[in-house]
Amino acid sequence: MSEVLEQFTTVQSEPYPWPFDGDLRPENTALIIIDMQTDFCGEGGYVDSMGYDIALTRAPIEPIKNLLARLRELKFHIIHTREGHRPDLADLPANKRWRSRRIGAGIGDAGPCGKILVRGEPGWEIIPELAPLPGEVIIDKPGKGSFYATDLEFVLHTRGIRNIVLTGITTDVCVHTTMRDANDRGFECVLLHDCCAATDPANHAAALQMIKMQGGVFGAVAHSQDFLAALQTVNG
Ligand code: C5J
Repeated sequence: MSEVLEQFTTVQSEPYPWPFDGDLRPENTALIIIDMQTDFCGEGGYVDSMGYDIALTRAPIEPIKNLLARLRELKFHIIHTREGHRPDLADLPANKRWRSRRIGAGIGDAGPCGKILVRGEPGWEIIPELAPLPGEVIIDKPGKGSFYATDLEFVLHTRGIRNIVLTGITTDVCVHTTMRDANDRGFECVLLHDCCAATDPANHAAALQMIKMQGGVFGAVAHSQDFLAALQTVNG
């Protein structure tokens, strides 16, 4: 299938056309969809229980859905992540639990969607609209970044993945941490800004600015339509 995409050049993005060397192929590129779980964008989940407006964190669902459908067709690598803790909470730091209780959404405590951010509970599941298909990689992570205490880096290297397309929630927390960590490991990253959201729009905007500074200190930022348009050019 890569012959279809061999003539790929770059995606219109800021502050530079992505990827830096124009080597964009399904074989070397992964779409990572971060934490599109009920706890982060569903009614009664963690973010809802903290009192944030889940309309914000639900906004990327449709753009991600469109992107996912096309990238599945083109056989890009698809990776989903889920933030969550072991049912015995052995991997839940005391300060993380304390802070979440302070804001009324205690991790590990019972909530409308089961125990908050606990693996296997309804709230921890990826939302049905973006449910992984068999064969797609799922990374379970106890923290914000997708590399910490997971085998993501090993999976990426084993599959020969060099480019990472970042989507999901929240822009300023789990998506940003993952992008920074990926960039430090030498991966070429682009964040699709309409496919991400934060609990505070100002934080979303600031997070995008932080990526674009210093010539693209963590990579680049693009709109998913521009990403898809780049794929269309090649496929005619
Ligand atoms: C947070 C995340 N915000 N997925 N997690 O706690 O960004």
